[in-house]
Amino acid sequence: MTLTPWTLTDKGDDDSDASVVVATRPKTKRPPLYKVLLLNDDYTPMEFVVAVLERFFNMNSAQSFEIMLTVHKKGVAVVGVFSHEIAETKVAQVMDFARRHEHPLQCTMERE
Ligand code: TYC
Repeated sequence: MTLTPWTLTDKGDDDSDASVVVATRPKTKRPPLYKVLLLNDDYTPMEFVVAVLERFFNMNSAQSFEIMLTVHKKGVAVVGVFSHEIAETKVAQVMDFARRHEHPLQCTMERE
């Protein structure tokens, strides 16, 4: 639930004293959020995926092991939900880290 920030607006743009004050609702669109997804593959070591989740998604070892297993079994899992800019940064960090370690791990983002 979100509270709507109503605004009082003075309508009647003539010079007369008879003005009417009405409540208007300004548009308050929140920016879209993006899911960051980790994809399974047959080659990236499980320990490496756990390390990625701890390093870039601030998970503890139990959480990261659980999410890693979900990806391993189901093929994909959401590892976080962020603004567009943060999601892009996370994807780039994971992809760069995987590439530097020569693992084929894939990370993508999609609009929620
Ligand atoms: N399937 C990999 C293996 O058996 C482990 C793995 C888990 C790889 C999650 C990627 O996102 C991934 N070594």
